[in-house]
Amino acid sequence: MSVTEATEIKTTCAYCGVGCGIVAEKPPIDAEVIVVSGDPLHPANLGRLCSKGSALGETVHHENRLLYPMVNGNRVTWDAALTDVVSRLQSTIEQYGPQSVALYGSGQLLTEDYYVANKLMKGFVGSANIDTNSRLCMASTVAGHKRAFGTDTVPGCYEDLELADCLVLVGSNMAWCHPVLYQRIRAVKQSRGDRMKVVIIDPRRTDTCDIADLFLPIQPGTDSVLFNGLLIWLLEQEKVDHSYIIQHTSGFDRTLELARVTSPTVQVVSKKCGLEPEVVEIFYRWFAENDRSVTAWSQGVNQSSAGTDKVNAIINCHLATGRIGKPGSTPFSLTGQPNAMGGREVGGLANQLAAHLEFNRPDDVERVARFWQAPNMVGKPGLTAVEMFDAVSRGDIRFIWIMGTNPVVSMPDADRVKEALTLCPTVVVSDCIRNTDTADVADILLPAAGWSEKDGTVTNSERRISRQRRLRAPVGESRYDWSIMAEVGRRLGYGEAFSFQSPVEVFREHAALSAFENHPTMRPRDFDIGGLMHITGEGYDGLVPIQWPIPDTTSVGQARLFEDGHFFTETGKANFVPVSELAPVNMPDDNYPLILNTGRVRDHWHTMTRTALAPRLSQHRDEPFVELHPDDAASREITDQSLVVVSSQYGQVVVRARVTTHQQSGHVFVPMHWSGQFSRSGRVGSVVNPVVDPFSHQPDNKYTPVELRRFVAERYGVLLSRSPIALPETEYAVSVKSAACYRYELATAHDRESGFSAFLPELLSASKVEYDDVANGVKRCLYLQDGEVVAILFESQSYESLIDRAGLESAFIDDQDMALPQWQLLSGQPGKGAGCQGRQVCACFGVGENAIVSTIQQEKLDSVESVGDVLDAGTNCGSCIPEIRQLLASVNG
Ligand SMILES: Nc1nc2c(c(=O)[nH]1)N[C@H]1C(S)=C(S)[C@@H](COP(=O)(O)OP(=O)(O)OC[C@H]3O[C@@H](n4cnc5c(=O)[nH]c(N)nc54)[C@H](O)[C@@H]3O)O[C@H]1N2
Ligand SMILES: Nc1nc2c(c(=O)[nH]1)N[C@H]1C(S)=C(S)[C@@H](COP(=O)(O)OP(=O)(O)OC[C@H]3O[C@@H](n4cnc5c(=O)[nH]c(N)nc54)[C@H](O)[C@@H]3O)O[C@H]1N2
Ligand code: SF4
Ligand SMILES: [Mo]
Repeated sequence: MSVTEATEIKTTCAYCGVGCGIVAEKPPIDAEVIVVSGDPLHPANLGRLCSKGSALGETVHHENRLLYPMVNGNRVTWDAALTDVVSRLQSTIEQYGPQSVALYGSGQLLTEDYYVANKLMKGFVGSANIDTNSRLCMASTVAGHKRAFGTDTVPGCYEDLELADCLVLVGSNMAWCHPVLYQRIRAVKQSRGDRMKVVIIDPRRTDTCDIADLFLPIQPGTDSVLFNGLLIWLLEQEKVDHSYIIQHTSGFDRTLELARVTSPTVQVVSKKCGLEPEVVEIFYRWFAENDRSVTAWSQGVNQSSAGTDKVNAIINCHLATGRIGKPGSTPFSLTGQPNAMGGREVGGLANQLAAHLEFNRPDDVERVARFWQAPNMVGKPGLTAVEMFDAVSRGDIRFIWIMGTNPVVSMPDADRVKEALTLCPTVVVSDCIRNTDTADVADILLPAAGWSEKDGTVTNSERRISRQRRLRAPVGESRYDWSIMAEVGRRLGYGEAFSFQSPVEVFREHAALSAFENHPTMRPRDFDIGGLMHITGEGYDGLVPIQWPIPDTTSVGQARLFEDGHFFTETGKANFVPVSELAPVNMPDDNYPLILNTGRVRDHWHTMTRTALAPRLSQHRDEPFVELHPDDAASREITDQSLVVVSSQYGQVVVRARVTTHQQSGHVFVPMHWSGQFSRSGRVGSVVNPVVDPFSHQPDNKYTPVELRRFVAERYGVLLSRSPIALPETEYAVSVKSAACYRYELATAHDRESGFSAFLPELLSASKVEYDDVANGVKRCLYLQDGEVVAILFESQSYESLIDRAGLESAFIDDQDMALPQWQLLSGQPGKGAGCQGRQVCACFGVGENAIVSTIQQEKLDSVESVGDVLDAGTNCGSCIPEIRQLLASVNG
């Protein structure tokens, strides 16, 4: 290595919209692990990383990587794969027209990938059927922003959440989903104490409530009623800013009128929202009294059949008080994916054009066409996600290219999506992972370079553009998404428009389009990064994180917008949007009396294609589950840890019960993460109703009527295997990667004589040592190859009699001291150092519940800090602090 070559490279985390900066050690191409740490100079995280970010370097090994192109299951050359893509695309268009083709993308693509995708589809293929998983994520906020501001603009920045005297979090489990931002707020809250009020609005008590001064366990879907009530309260308490309203807004009176209908009094609001009037009043008072108030929201607002209205009901309260884009005073949407914002900038959604230009302005269509020199410019919006897969299902879309997303898992009514794709004549999937539920139904697989191999930009929740930098060359034959699409563009005959040779060339064009005819006298837009349109390769390589707008080369970025009360509507004024009360489309009934809410867990990312590769991210929640209230459990004879069938009119899952009072009676929660790759029956998308918001077309993932019943298992099993095996075809099967082996949790309703071994073809050639422990009702079997234990299977009619799994795992640790004699394994006694830690709490240091509880007891600990001093738990990313606090409370009373 030459002395000038960098050994450390700065890049950006691949996961959430916080957009944390990372310092990575430059790895060799075949590195199994990359050493990462938080970038102390990145403004988003100032050196912090959460459990997922700090484990990123453990997910870059080649296990399950898609290394070369494949057609119909066979390896092919890139040339053959692209020839096939292009000829199928062309023949589909020739026969059925451009509306018969679609591209379904992702907020995890880089801006450069996204820009090329949008240009290819809307300007050259001639179809606006390009939508993305951001439809499932941010569409309601986009629609709400546009209705209010005329543009899709996030007015504030992260610092505002720290500066707020009243911080309201609506439908956001920030402690788990935006953990580094949450830690920033926790630190401020700790030092400011009561001077900072934190209000959490969520139907379930999440770990985010750890810093709450006030918790509003709202009835799902009723947020608009609550915020309409706040608007009335503000007026009655003379807290509205009349001069701001007159000078900078329109539509106040009509909005107020409707708010009076839905939310005339605190009593009415409380009743509709299922809240105590006193609690509602405290919230209203705190918001009214504090000029510095921030309302931040996420999927509890967006993923709703009333999502867009919820967004506007919130913004209405900020407009009425003039609290927009001011320090510590703003509405703030938390974006989910690392580049959710970048996707919106390039116009990645079917109803956007590009660079915040709009279909509903004919000039804009012409403007983009002229800029791109586009021969087939589309003039009107295409199909949105749910409509798109419906069109696939009907046979109207016959060619679909899916890139950077896994719709067979993440779409609502997901079995129907799977069926539609199975029937679709051409499904192209670009992914870095070989086996995903969507890749399984693809005709053509294109290997994409992944995080650590790609170069480009992402934009985080506070409009900050950061570089993702290449740490090493793409593995196998994988290629960059933008370059794959550019090659397709060239092969379609558009050589000049797709002549890009590097991401900076794409970025320059994107920046130029943002500035194109963008000035006060022509077509002013908020999104303007024209200052970067001539950026050199070196400048791009060295680009430091910067917040748009960046209109000229001297711009240093801008933390806030709209501070001057000027908006991007025709009149320059913001719009109040009258918000009515939209009833849920599907209501609970006798058959499906419970409401299913779905969302995220702390350590997994979406469909687990990457986080499941890291053992330490797979322990905190190791199986798909349903959280339910003790009353709902008792009335159905469901106990904690039992298996439960959750069903709706669309489909069903079988998951493990977690009985908890954090869940309200009548509501249940199932995480979205488990796919067919890691569980036989945990893919909750098949249960979720395909109901969408009427304005944004965003699906409601938080409200599906369901019923629960106990899954009656005749036999349970736990299998530990040194190598991964195919997921056994039993009614319940879940795989969990551990540090030393792969664990499979099994259950079946049939008590076959052969037990589970019949489902384990991989182990047929191994020799077996068995022991039938009749006294304890457990059968134990060791599978041996060359005298070495390759797998252990325990089975029993009762789940409780299967012993601690952590103890058994030590059998696979290549350490003489830890190795257990075979008799001990067969006797079912936990080994040395085993049993031991219990369920994982701290992912960063691998500390389990039993260890924490016994240390609290033995050392008489009474604070989170003292637990950290002794065990390190909670001292790195801090995500487990709420759980440590709960353990302290349960031990110390
Ligand atoms: N660990 C982890 N972090 C992630 C992700 C991940 O997969 N894993 N994904 C990222 C992405 S893409 C996204 S979009 C974000 C999502 O981040 P969040 O939106 O914070 O996460 P969710 O769990 O989807 O839902 C948030 C909360 O909304 C609540 N909710 C449900 N219905 C209602 C309602 O009617 N009103 C209100 N007020 N609340 C309601 C739910 O109970 C839940 O606690 O997370 C990002 N960060
Ligand atoms: N029930 C329920 N469903 C939901 C939600 C919910 O709360 N509940 N949330 C919704 C939301 S907010 C979101 S954002 C979606 C997320 O849902 P998805 O987007 O379907 O989930 P991911 O697992 O993130 O899928 C990303 C895919 O891209 C691949 N990938 C990673 N990097 C690259 C790359 O550089 N190039 C390419 N080509 N591929 C890459 C990954 O391996 C993975 O297969 O789920 C939605 N679905
Ligand atoms: S909070 Fe965690 S997941 Fe999100 S960007 Fe930062 S390190 Fe990555
Ligand atoms: Mo998302």
